[in-house]
Amino acid sequence: MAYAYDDQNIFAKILRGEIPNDTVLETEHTLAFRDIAPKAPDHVLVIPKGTYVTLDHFCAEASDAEIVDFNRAVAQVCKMIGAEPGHGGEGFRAISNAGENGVQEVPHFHMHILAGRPLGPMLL
Ligand code: D5M
Repeated sequence: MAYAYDDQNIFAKILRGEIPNDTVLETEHTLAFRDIAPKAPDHVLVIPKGTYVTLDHFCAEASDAEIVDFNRAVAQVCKMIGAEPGHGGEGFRAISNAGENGVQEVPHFHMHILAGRPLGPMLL
């Protein structure tokens, strides 16, 4: 089944500059900005600029350049917020919700980066 992208979703509007965002990092293919309802002292969303719905859609259809750029942006954000465990940071959690069971609210692929407090065990 093909992935149907809704170009009226809120992140599409952010990418088109129609609504503001608190940008942390912008690269050729990727944008990172602070979550409007943070669940931790640092809560950043990393999104590709391309129109992908979920992680699996992104990996199936994005170019290698987009995928590398995205992953490097995730790592760069972790560095910018001082959360890298290998460099004195106290760690982070990266989560991507997908589809109905994943309780994805915004249908544009995004990675949540949470840091700045002990995050506890994953709730399942
Ligand atoms: O999470 C979608 C996330 O997107 C949720 O944590 C709120 C956040 N959100 C929604 N609107 C905005 C705006 N305008 N700016 C920043 N963050 C926003 P999901 O994984 O889809 O459930």
